[in-house]
Amino acid sequence: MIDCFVIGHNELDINRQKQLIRLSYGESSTTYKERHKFNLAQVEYQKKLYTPVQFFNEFHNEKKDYTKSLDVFNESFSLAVAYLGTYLRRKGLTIDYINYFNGEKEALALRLKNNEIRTIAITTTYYTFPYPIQEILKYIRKYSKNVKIIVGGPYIAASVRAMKEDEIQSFLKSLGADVYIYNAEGERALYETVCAIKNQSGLDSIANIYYDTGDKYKFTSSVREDNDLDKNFIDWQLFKERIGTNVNLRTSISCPYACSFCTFPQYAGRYRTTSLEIVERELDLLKSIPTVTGFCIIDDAINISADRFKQFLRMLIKKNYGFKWSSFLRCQHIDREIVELMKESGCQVVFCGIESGSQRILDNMNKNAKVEEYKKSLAILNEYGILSIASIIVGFPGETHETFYETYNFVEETMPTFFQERLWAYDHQAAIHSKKTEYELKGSNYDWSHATMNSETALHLGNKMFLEIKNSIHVTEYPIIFHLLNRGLSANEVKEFLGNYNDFLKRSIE
Ligand code: B12
Ligand code: SF4
Repeated sequence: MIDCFVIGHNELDINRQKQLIRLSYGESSTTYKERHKFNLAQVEYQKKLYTPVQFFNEFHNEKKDYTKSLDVFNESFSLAVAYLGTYLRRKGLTIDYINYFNGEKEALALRLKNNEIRTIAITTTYYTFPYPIQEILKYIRKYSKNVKIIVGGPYIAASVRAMKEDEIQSFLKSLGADVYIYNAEGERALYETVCAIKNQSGLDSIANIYYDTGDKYKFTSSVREDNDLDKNFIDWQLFKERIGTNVNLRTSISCPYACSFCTFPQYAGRYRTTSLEIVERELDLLKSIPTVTGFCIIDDAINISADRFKQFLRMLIKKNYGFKWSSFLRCQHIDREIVELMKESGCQVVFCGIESGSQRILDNMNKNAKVEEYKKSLAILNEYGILSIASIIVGFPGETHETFYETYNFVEETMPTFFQERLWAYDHQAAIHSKKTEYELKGSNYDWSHATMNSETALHLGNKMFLEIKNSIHVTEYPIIFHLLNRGLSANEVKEFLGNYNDFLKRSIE
């Protein structure tokens, strides 16, 4: 009997996503236009939508004679599955998992038919609507009415946090699970819940859960988990049979900065780092798995402390792992020495949260960055051939046509290899909301206006960047870059592919 079966991501079909967003927000909303024009870009060909990945598989894969279809979620192992699975195993429970629901759900059905599973934990890392979770629950219930279903993770935390009590009840009911874990982490709550179900004891004493009492979901109590990162490292050996080529790696939680558009640190808790000895131990474990060739560090920024970052890079070089790696980077805080070490240690591509090329907007964002520092850093990355992805936000409070063109010209001048422009999303939980009166903020999400711009205009300006920028290649789903490189495409081939995709997309919308 498996005590807990952990389920990774369920990616909804792109056409279904489009339909659901149209139903929820309406076709004329900026949300619909933002999500379905360039930023979650798909090209329409013969009445079918293609994401860059699907486009690669359909029109490039065969030509280049790659055997396996590319799929971003299938190819990088889910960290939520790895952390939860390791935690439960260390505490003596039995586990199984599927990393990617879409591709592996038959294995779950088989186990359910044989009545081999006691509880199921559903992760919700990337969801912004309930449908993928409901789809998983429906699937499970088709094969078992009795198995206990536990749902937790970012989607549950973010949704419950934003709701009033009566809304929470109907939300939890509409998903239909037995227990919900309401916490930024949740390993301990999951372990205790599985044990209680196994031992048929009550759930009342377990912190951070909502459980089904028949007529309503009862909340127990709220306690911060703050799991010790050094004790809670991943035992990659547990997953070695199905791990694939690329893994995500975490070396810290949260972020010490306070950008005014971002809510991440507020909910992820205090900034904590894993010791480098433990990171090294995880890398040693990964090195012993022959399929693994690369990793992507998902910390908000790996270089928050320059000293720790240098020690990390020197460790990679000394151990000579040979992994290709990528990460998010605060690129204003790098210098030539660091870039040399990054190159030598196998760094291929970095994602830089540039946000804007206007100092005024960076200051409004409380970004703690100087345009001049960005310029120097991007030049060094280019010089050493480390690919960069510059992420840009268009329309932040204070944005005018003038500040927008500062950003536009910044991208043309600094030539990051790739860029991604996103419409600012007005999140009422973010710090900027406290300046609502000063900036005359109205609306929410992607449908907003402020004193100097509205979301329609910002969307139009963002599109302009996509259509006109010459010195940097637009990218919508940046993980495709890591995966194509990991498949052995050269940097030039990746650039060529994305350039072709963009040309196709431009033609289809002109
Ligand atoms: C890498 C990443 C991506 C990559 C993923 C590619 C890949 N395969 O690796 C890409 C770029 C594709 C991506 C896309 C998106 N992402 Co993203 N992404 C991340 C990032 C940086 C890391 C995710 C991760 O691995 N975290 C580490 C793991 C260990 O954390 P975790 O999954 O939260 O799990 C922990 C707990 O939450 C808990 N837990 C999770 N599930 C469960 C379940 C149970 C039962 C229990 C008990 C506990 C539990 O256990 C884990 C250990 O503590 C996070 C930010 C972050 N640092 O987490 C954003 C993040 C997950 N992304 C987010 C968003 C919004 C998106 C997009 C919707 C953005 C967009 N508008 O397009 C898309 C969605 C894509 C899709 N198709 O659905 C949000 C999610 C918010 C939410 N769900 O409410 C996050 C948190 C960023 C943020 N600041 O808001 N993303
Ligand atoms: S945008 Fe990045 S650096 Fe800024 S607060 Fe959010 S997580 Fe931290």
